[in-house]
Amino acid sequence: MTAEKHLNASPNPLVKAWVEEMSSLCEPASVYWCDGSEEESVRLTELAVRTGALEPLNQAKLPGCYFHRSHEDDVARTEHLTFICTPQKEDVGPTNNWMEPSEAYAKLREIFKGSMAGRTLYVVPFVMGPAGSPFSKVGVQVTDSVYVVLNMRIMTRMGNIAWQTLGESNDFTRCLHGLADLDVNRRYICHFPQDNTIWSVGSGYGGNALLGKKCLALRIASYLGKHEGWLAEHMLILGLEDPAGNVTYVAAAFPSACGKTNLAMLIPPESQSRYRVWTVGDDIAWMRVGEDGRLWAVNPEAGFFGVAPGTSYKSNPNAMRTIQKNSIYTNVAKKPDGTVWWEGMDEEPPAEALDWRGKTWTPASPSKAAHPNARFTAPAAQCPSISREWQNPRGVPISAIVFGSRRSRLAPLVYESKNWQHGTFIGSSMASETTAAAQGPTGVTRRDPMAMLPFCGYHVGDYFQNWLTVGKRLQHAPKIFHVNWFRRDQNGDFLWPGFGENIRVLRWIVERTKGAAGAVDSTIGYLPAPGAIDLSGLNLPSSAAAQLLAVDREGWLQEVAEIEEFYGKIGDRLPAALRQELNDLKDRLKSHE
Ligand code: OXD
Ligand code: MN
Repeated sequence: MTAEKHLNASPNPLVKAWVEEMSSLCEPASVYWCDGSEEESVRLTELAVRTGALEPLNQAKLPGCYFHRSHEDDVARTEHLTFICTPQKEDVGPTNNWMEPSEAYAKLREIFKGSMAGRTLYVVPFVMGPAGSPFSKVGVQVTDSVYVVLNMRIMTRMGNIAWQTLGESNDFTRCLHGLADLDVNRRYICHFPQDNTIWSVGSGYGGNALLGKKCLALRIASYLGKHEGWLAEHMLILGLEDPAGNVTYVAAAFPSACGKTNLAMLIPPESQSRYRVWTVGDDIAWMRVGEDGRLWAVNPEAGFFGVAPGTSYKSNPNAMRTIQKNSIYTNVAKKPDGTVWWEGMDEEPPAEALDWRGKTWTPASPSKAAHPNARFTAPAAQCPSISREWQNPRGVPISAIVFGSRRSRLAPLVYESKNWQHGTFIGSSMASETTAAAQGPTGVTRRDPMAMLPFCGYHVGDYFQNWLTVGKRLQHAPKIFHVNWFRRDQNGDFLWPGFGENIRVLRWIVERTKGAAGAVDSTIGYLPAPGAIDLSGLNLPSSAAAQLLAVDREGWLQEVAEIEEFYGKIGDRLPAALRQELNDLKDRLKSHE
């Protein structure tokens, strides 16, 4: 593979020196500095098609769209191969894998050594966050994957803008990525927070390889946030517009593949059409205390890397409209007419297609046509519901924070915390059933604090403390809620219709932030008062409504025991205030016998 050297290299000598060092380690045949231009994108896409990294889709029906099929065992994040590398093991806490930095560098250096022979090393400068925003951070990723370059171009503000933002500064995240031989036994995703450095080898999968996303914008950024007094969170950001035209901003954390993209792009059903949802972001929020004492948030990304299966004109019309052009589809099924299909799409399954592995598939095939974690990568600017404010350098003011989990039992449809500290406790103790976004079994309930279990780049006890500390600086703290769209009945059927109907819950949340809408106090927090959530026209059986908002005392006592066990693992870095919240919850449950 050849690519001409590019002359528009960074003037920053620190970047140049680092790229030279990485290049002499990986020994590529050539080095290419990306400028982010349109012309470059066309050229690199052509190159990707020539080398087989991308296949063009039907350009009449899906203009500018391409298809990528990944290595069969490289289809999801690999949490067991993801490490935080700090000198002291105790600094990564019980929720992270640890490696000593010099050992990690040595181990990965062996794998990177000469691994780009005959290949091109691309230098990908990028900014996370809107141009000119005090929130924004610069990263430079070197990679030998043109697929990664083209995805980074969609997901970040990529190119010369990063050099302009960086100037002569040393303040950039050094991101080294290589495919090497894609051997899962030689796959490592290592973060060196003290060095502002990420080394990832052996995977081309988004969450492992687009280093601006999970690695920088969550793991490294959460560490920076702790030191600089802000929050980097696994949260969507949306604005809910009421019939009078007022927009209230909500940030909501859900674990991977639990509907963040759907909620961020929600279209209300006919009966609720006087309300509107505007999308600011679908996966990550960086939040700071503003001079006005409110919490302000930006979406550091520029695109969506969404889960394809289940996405349809019924479940998420805005996502479907977003991905009709200039998008990359990974591990979906390909139809004979060069368009794409996945399970849960509106249309009937095709009579025949190529499955995500490239094998002939028919509806009679025993396996799925698309991988359950098949993805689309699409520019945020193409989203019909994109907020006018999504690139505002100041961010948007957040009135409500929502923690959401996927739990078939126990957690009610929605409840509100009593205050910031209690809300932090609720986020810290949440649990959710695992999904296909990470390698490993699905449907297993695990503690996933703030939906950050795989993404918190330092000790989770210190992370909880950072939440409490930030909360103390807020004069107008957002109210904190918990939601669960995924409750099931005894037959395993969902109790709540979800999707567009979630607007009803969002409305209650937003009205609560304004001191309106009724609530009743309970042992776990404030529940909607009877009739406070508009259920008109839903035909929800009254037993379902009751179950959705019930507090099962026995179940919660069991939950308390499980939280105690989780908190026990955190040890003495668990903030005393959260232990107190847990004890108070236990006392309340016991005294309601
Ligand atoms: C993602 C994830 O890709 O959370 O956003 O896995
Ligand atoms: Mn995510």
